[in-house]
Amino acid sequence: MAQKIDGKAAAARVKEELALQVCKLRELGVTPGLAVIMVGDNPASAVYVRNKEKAAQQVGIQSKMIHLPEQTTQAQLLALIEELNRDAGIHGILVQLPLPDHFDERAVLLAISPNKDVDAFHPQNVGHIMIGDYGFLPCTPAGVMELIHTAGISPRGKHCVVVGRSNIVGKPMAMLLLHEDATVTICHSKTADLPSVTRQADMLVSAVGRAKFITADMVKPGAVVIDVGMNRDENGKLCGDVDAASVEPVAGYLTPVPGGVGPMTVAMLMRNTVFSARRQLENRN
Ligand code: L34
Repeated sequence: MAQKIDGKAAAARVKEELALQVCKLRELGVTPGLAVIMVGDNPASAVYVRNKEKAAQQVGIQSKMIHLPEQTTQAQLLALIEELNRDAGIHGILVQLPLPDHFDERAVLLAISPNKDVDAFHPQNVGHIMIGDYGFLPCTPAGVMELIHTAGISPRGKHCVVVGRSNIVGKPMAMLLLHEDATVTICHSKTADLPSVTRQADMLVSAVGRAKFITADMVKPGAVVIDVGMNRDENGKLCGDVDAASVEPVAGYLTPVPGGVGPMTVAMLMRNTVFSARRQLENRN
């Protein structure tokens, strides 16, 4: 039976540690500030943004939640980002994705100052990650790394199979694993005979976005299975990519949804924001 890796507990520990660091920063006269922009009314995004706001409160980060109407124009959003780029009290800027269809997402992400890019989505920060020169870390992949570390798991020498090749999760995930000496395979929708590949994984990371996508026959006995999916099942219940009922008896470790990678994503955002505030302070001195 797979051991559950508790993301909620691990995230709570990270936030406690960050709260202490924020106390010290405040003594030095700096309160970390995070701006989160959400455009439109995607209900899932609203939940995630609320969780970010709650976490910021717990850590002592000043959060500024900006909710814009669906019909906001690209120019209006870019003007807001410019304003936040100049605001010395804001150390992190995040535009919650997905944006409504009429936005040019790439241009929006490019407009965020790389120094405030707490998602690490700006090409400059993506480049830093690629060469292992870590500043801001992409929140979800960094959360996965933190989770496996808390469970005492090292990727070194392991065959890690990442399913999904998005810029947000799959690609940066593969890089972080590679930098910790894993042998990495990235799979995607065109991969031939996916189960034959995933069955070779000592560690399987699924970031696909389809409920019950990963079934027991795709998992090597004893494997570490990390579920990055955030889906709704046929009853509207929150679930990941992994068919937990069938995979649990086979896997060695499994992260739950909810309470796995999600809370870690939020905790890593807090870590990036505190990092940004500290870096700004150091550059000023
Ligand atoms: N810009 N857009 C930007 N940055 C991000 O890092 C994200 N992501 C993804 C979607 N869009 C983004 C998030 O914040 C996914 N994501 C995210 C954040 C929080 C949670 C899940 C995904 C989360 O809190 N999950 C809870 C349950 C939430 C619920 O009840 O619906 C959990 O326990 O997994």
